[in-house]
Amino acid sequence: MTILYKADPERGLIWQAIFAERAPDLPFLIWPDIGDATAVRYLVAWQPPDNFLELLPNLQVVFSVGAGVDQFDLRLLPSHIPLVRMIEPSLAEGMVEYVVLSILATHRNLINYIGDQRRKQWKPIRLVPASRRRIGVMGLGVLGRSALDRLKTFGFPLMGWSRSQQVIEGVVCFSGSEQFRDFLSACDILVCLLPLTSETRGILNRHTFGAMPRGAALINVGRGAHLVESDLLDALECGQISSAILDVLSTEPLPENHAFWEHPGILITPHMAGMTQPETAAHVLLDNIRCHQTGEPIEGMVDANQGY
Ligand code: NDP
Ligand code: OXD
Repeated sequence: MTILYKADPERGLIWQAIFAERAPDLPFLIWPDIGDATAVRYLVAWQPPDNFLELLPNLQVVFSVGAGVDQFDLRLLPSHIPLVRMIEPSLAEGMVEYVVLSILATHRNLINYIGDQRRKQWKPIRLVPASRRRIGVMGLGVLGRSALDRLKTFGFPLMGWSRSQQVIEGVVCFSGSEQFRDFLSACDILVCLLPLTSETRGILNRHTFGAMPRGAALINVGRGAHLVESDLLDALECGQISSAILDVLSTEPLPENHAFWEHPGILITPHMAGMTQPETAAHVLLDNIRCHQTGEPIEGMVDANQGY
């Protein structure tokens, strides 16, 4: 019974060492070494291999190395093979850092000051107190909640939006399409921490921007395909959106000739907001495999109907 890992090979060695120490009964192979393909029971992947269902005939569970699972085609996964997303503390902590960093950078106009420095301009912008800067988070899952929890310390009015109604102390929670516009109208800074599904693809579009207060800002840490890029450029051009921090892009790496690179209102980072850390994630994976072996519930099971 083996585990096949297909993601960053350097970090794979750390996963492998932890498994060798904690679970010598579970050989941990790193792609492209698949050993005896019929022995592979668990696939741990960022991008799954092509035709992996044929390649690994005795596969029992697929684990995503990341929190997102949009890289898997859920329609092709047979119902007896569950897909499990990554829930691990270091990934969440990295995301919290990034969201706090981006919100503070936006709140304190850092993108303007970077441009001013390049132009040798000394132009202080009047400070808006945190108590008057409303933050809205789309997606109140593991990562959205963690970010909101930390944001409470700054005194921003906090809003959240999810598919089902949630209750979070200190956060005004909205849900579903019926409450989407009410949520948006209260967001001076909007953070997207949604999973990419058929319902959320393209959700950051001209209608969404138009429903936000004029001059609001965007932070996208979900997936690039949440954003309609031309709508963002139009919204920046007319001032409906004042700035955007984008960690995820529809094409990664961002193509060399893309308009976002040079846009004065956009800050790009290379999909690094939260990263699964093998030192913590390997233990989560092993615990989940043990649960699977003993018939206990696995944490992070994806609902194929919802797509996340
Ligand atoms: P979760 O599954 O824990 O949470 C998803 C949240 O989104 C839930 O609150 C859910 O609502 C909500 N949601 C889903 N569909 C809809 C919808 N149609 N309308 C409204 N709300 C919806 O996910 P995580 O918090 O773990 O991760 C979120 C995403 O963050 C990942 O899928 C990935 O795309 C992205 N990510 C990005 C990283 C980066 O480095 N940039 C790193 C890690 C993740 P409900 O509560 O009702 O179920
Ligand atoms: C993830 C990511 O989904 O890093 O974990 O994007």
